[in-house]
Amino acid sequence: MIDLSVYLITDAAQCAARGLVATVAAAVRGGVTAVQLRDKHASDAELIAQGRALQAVLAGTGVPLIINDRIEVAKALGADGVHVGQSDAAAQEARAKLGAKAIIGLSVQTPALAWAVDPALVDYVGIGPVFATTTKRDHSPPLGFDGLAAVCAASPVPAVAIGGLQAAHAEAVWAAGAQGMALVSAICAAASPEQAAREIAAATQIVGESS
Ligand code: TZP
Ligand code: MG
Repeated sequence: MIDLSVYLITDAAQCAARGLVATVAAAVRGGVTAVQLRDKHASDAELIAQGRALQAVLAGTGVPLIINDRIEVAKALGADGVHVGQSDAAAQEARAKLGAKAIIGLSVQTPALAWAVDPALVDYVGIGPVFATTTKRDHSPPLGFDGLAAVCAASPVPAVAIGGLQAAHAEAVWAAGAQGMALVSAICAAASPEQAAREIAAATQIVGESS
């Protein structure tokens, strides 16, 4: 099963200062447990090139590479999995094209959507945003921790929380029933992505052990 505890999601603009690959490499040294390559604007060819570079960084670390939305890119790369949104290609298509071993993640924003998740198709859900965030435009209304807990309770599969999260939120995220935190700016835009990842990993380990 995928370790969702410190789930880095990349953002091209926020990683630009150091470069995508160097940012991810630093974050992996700091202890992220999963990496999602997310770029809504890159072409398939650009994403495949970036994905190959990230696979080289992740080789031998046990940290999986998940591709956001682009099932064909995930397939071309032989990536560990794909994360799809409610408005993206269905989890069913991802499972059919990537096979039984692929990690399939699905975004859900409400208990009803979580309730509808088929565990045969979906390995984990991403729930958010917990807080408003400038990283994602036009996100749905923030859930807060009570809303997060309600969606987690309805999900038949493990959940990772997303949206405005930082190390200090680990305890509340786990208390709400999630198994991890997905983060963009807290790592990509940090003065030191390695140090930021290390602090988040330490915070999640403490709450993970006591829950
Ligand atoms: N989906 C919901 S919120 C979000 C995505 C991709 C962005 C989260 O970014 P940040 O910087 O961790 O708030
Ligand atoms: Mg999407």
